[in-house]
Amino acid sequence: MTKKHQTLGEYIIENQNSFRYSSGELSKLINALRLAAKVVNHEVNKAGLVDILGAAGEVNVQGENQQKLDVMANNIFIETLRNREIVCGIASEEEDDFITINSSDDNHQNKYVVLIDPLDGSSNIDVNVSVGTIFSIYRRVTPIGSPVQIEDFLQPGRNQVAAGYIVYGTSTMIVYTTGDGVNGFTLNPAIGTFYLSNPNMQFPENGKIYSVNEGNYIHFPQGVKDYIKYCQKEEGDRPYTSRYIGSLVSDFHRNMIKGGIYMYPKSSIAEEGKLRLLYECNPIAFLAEQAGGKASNGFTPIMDITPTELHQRVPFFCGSKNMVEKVEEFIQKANQ
Ligand code: P6P
Repeated sequence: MTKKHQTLGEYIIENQNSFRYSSGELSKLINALRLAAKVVNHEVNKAGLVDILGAAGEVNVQGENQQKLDVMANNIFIETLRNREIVCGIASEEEDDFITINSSDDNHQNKYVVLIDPLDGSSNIDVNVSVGTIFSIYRRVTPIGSPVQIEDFLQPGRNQVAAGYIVYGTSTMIVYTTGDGVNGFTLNPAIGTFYLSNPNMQFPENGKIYSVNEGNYIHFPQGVKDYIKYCQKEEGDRPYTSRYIGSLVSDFHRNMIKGGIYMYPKSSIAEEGKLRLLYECNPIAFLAEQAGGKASNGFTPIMDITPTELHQRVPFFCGSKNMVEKVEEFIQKANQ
């Protein structure tokens, strides 16, 4: 249920009674993410002014130089959730292993785990291009009260209770779903309040934008090369427009509004692609399907993949339904 100009706080309360919010724990969790998003937004917006740019000198589990803002965003989300004892476990792109959050209240054990990419697209920070936070929420599958196990995190995306992203762009937005559609809330920085700006977001079934790093073209599988040439051919509503920001959240957000497809294929230099299944592809796939779009690895819906490890990568094709089905057609034909 959405009302024009509703605040995110009012929306959460109004949807508290839907079956997904029954315990109020998920509402508290979404509220905590909202608070952390405002703190990170403040740091991102002043990044150019304070000497926090540049590598923190450490290398994260991805083998990438950790930007100071990456580290800061990771700490802000983890500490905001830990201090409120809202979840029983957290997995982050910036952490080698998952983190267990023990409840100090023996009479109340938390049942949700959160997986997060605290600042995706961080290589864009130094050049003032938008970046984002991506989050994914599950109910734990091991007994409540017992120590959290890796099984609580290695769940197929179909099990997600909620997922979303914060995009720190020309404006800062929270876009998320709890399985009842996708809603976007825009921050009014003057008063620190998120207002419902994009109710019931829907992917156009067709689109004319394709987003891929064409610099990797020679390394792509033949089916992907064939699809890119299809996009560029003068025929019908083509050639399409190529738009690639290098920030998944921003490319996805634009494509969901205008119609389009985002692709990060496997290649001869990245045999499973680059994007992480658990805290990038699954949450974005949940949003895509809730908005009438599709997300697959070229053969299987992303959310049907059973994870085997925390930081595993998968090839990723996501966006307008007809565009994803077309690239799947080229990929599967080339594999025959
Ligand atoms: P490339 C950012 O590092 C990211 O994970 C996504 O946000 C983005 O779409 C992609 O990687 C960019 O990767 O290899 O094209 O620079």
